[in-house]
Amino acid sequence: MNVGDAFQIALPPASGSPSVAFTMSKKQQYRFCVGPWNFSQGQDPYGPTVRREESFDWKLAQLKTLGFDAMMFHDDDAVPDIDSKSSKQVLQEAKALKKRLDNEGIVAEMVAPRLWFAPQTIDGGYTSNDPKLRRYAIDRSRQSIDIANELGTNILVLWLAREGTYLRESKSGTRSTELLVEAFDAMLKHDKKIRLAIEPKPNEPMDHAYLPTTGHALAIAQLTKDSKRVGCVIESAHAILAGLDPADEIDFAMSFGKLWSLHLNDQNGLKFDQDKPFGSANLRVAFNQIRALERNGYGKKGEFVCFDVHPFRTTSEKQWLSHLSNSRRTFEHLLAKAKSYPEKEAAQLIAARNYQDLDQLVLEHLMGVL
Ligand code: XLS
Ligand code: MG
Repeated sequence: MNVGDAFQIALPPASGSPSVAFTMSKKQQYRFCVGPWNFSQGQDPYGPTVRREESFDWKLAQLKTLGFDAMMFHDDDAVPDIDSKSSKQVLQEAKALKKRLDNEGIVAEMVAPRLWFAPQTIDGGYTSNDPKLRRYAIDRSRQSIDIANELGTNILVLWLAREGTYLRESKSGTRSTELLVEAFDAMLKHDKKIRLAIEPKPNEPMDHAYLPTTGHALAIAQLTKDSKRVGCVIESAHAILAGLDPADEIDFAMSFGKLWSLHLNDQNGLKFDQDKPFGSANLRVAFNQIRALERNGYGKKGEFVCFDVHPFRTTSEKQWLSHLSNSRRTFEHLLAKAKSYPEKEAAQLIAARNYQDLDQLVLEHLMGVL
């Protein structure tokens, strides 16, 4: 691998607090991003937190040392206890946050309304069966757009966590599609510049979620009043949970010019959403995602690579940041592998329909024996 050409990688010290993890010398196509929730404390449905709580300021301060340039925000990451505050106060706090971000040299990549926590959204937000509660979801989304404006981003991410059912008979799929379109139209109308990036996921917390794949996200865009401003963000684990190859999802979204953000991580089979470090479960699937990004020029229009990863519950406070620096390292290593992929040899094997040897070529390239 020719790492010297493009970047240097230094092992983070055992403290898990890397001082200089990466320096990229050439003009950088890829810029990295993470959310405050990615410094999670290890709670799961079966047990409490196992790592200390760190302040937002501490999390923010780690970004630059890890080589990240942006942070993604839920509305209540940006403004804690958001529902107890007036719109004026919410926007004042968002403005103050923007100053803190500027001081750290970090940009806000997106804002996402956290519609899955509030008591009003137990039965979903936009697709709730109660019109008053649907109004809450739309109002809160409009407020998130105002926060996004204050923070200087025009991307509103919509992970439709509770838009779905536990019970097929409890909601009509046709009506839910109409309600989603109404909600998206209300957001598009609220702000002429905002872009809605739908983050598809097929299940969890719901049994079946609406808009489970990239295809669904891009199809529903066509029903809105401004389809150009409705696109998607792809998360590797979510695609895998839908039984799909994230690389194909990336290629598909980018064929429409609609991949506006990316949540790289990994997932070992069809179970709960694991948010493992990028490449942790399947290096080849990770490699193919990087090839898809390269092939389509992801990042050239300013899109960020976000790692939506969590530390394993077993992670001690010493290794608190390793899932982030490791995901980034794996990304850089696989990028080098994508750049040095023996394209000519591969093309010959493809022309001869010798996929048997193509398979081995990929494996040996990844194993570093070529
Ligand atoms: C959950 C999602 C969430 C979104 C942002 O599965 O990945 O973290 O990325 O709301
Ligand atoms: Mg995500």
